[in-house]
Amino acid sequence: MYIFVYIYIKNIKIIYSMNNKIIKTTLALLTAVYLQPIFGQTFSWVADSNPIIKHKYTADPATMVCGDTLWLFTGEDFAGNQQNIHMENWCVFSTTDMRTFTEYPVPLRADEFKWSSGIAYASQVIERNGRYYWYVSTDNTGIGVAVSDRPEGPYKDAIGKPLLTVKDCFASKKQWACIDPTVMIDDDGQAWIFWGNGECYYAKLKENMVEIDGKIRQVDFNGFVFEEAPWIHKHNGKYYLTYSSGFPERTAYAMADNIEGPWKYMGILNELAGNSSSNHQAIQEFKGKWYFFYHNGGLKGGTSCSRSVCADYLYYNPDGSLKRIIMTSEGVSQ
Ligand code: FUB
Repeated sequence: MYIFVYIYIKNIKIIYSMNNKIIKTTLALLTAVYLQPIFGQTFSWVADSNPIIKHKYTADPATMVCGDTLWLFTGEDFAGNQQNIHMENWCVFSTTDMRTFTEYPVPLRADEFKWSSGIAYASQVIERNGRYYWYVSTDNTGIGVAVSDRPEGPYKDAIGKPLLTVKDCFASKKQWACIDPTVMIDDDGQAWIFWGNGECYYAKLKENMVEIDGKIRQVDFNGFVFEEAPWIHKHNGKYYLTYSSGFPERTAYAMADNIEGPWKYMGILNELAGNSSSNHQAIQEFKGKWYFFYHNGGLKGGTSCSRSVCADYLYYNPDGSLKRIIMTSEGVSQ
């Protein structure tokens, strides 16, 4: 409490010597950086440009729409000159207009998964029967699932053990092959999970969302290069599998008439993300528009290990193929 009072007084002194716009921005940042972690309240801001989150480093976006709200889930990168990606928690944000965003107190930390390495790699949340299931990767200890009754959490480990481990990645040699889960519930109610690094796997999920149903299979990419970050979505009856390809990573995509393939390689969707060797996307329809979320190293102090989430528009061609993403500084809020 002493430290907090000291910071408070020090900041008030700084604020008094500034003009109005700077005061507002400074107050917002101070709220986000100091008050939110201490008191756990929400924090809102207008995201008027890319990156959309500027008060912390965020990576690996995943999205979900519930009613009139878009929920955005990310990992939280450390600031500074990190040599490796190191994340220990995930974050949650909401928006109803893609302009004003609200952040909620940290809803899930990697150490919630007692069996894990404590590393917070890419993840995705999905709703079923009024509950929210958060599929997470933990670098080399597997994929876990946490559950909550509210999108903003808090979330609890749903099964107390990994849902998938590297042993399930039967064609892989890398210890970190079991990462980057993406989940979708198809129109017939069947839930599917895809994941992987180097090789891409998929399986059915049971109705309870916390058990694999049947055999694990491998996506046949017909010779094209899958690195990681699969994301599955459906539009006008066609399935789209977007993923990171090569290294440094570009986002490529494939299309299919059936979720189990065969997949047709469709080319590059997004170029190298500025100042970041990884690239991780989420694709979401919201209020009649399609959005492409990704991360780059574009924030001040940003690097491949201190990344930032951005959003730009996604457009379809008349034949259902995707137009290449145009990454912008303005983003989608105007
Ligand atoms: O953020 C950690 C890892 O980097 C993710 O799991 C990958 O998709 C890449 O973004």
